Amino acid sequence: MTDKKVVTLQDISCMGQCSLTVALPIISACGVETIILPSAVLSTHTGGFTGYTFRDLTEDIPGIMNHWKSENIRFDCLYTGYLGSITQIEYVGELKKNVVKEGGLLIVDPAMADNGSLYYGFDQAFVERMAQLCGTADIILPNLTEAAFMTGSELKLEDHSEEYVTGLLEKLAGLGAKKVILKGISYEPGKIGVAVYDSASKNLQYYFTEKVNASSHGTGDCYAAAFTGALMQGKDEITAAAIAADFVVESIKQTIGDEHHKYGVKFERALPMLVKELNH
Ligand code: PXL
Repeated sequence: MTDKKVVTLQDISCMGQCSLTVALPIISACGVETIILPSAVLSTHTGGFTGYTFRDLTEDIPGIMNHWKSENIRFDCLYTGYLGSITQIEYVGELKKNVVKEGGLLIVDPAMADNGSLYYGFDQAFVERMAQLCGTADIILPNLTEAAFMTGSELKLEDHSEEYVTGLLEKLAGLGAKKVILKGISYEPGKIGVAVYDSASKNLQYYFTEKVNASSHGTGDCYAAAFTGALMQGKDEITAAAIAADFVVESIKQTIGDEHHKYGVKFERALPMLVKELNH
């Protein structure tokens, strides 16, 4: 067990199994204290629902931060997910400075796009600002779509070559991030994986799992949360990346066959496996 504390900035989508409603239980299950900073409150997430409510909490962020600062509260890691506005991206640097311990980590999941499209409400200006934020991070967790958008690269979701992936990794490292965890890589049918790249040493490692064919909203958030929890529990990047990948595959498998459950994955059923792998 660790006494590490992670603060995570992302929205509360009340219903929909994404962002804070998955980050809090998953990181907590990893045995890591999880402090939440909600960026917005939505009735549901924006992928596949219509007519959802959206309360922007941008204005609340400085007050929360300043209160923590005045109480001398500091965290080991700031992990950001879905952010609702460019102003929120700008607050991340302030948060890092004011409420993260010296030597603490900034983990950025640029949760803004998937499968070749930006999520509803985001535009090129947001992508460019997110790329700058990624440049200041210790670890970034883009999927292929986010990686291509942030580096102005061609997007090849399938049939990509190793050269394509290493090219993307170098461009992502060129933004300034120290380590890149690139998700959604596939070099052979039926297998999908992540690349773990160290910008300074250019060391590249992969972890592949079976590719489960199922629509899977919120899996990026589950992945980033499990990765962060495992890392804070003392695992190295490639081990944390592998544990998170196995967890997401199991969550997707647990959801298959339920026609009424398309909005997210049943990650709750995979939590025992996550805890077991962590203690292995
Ligand atoms: O899963 C990423 C995510 C998080 N939060 C909100 C979203 C999405 C993806 O669509 O809409 C509000």
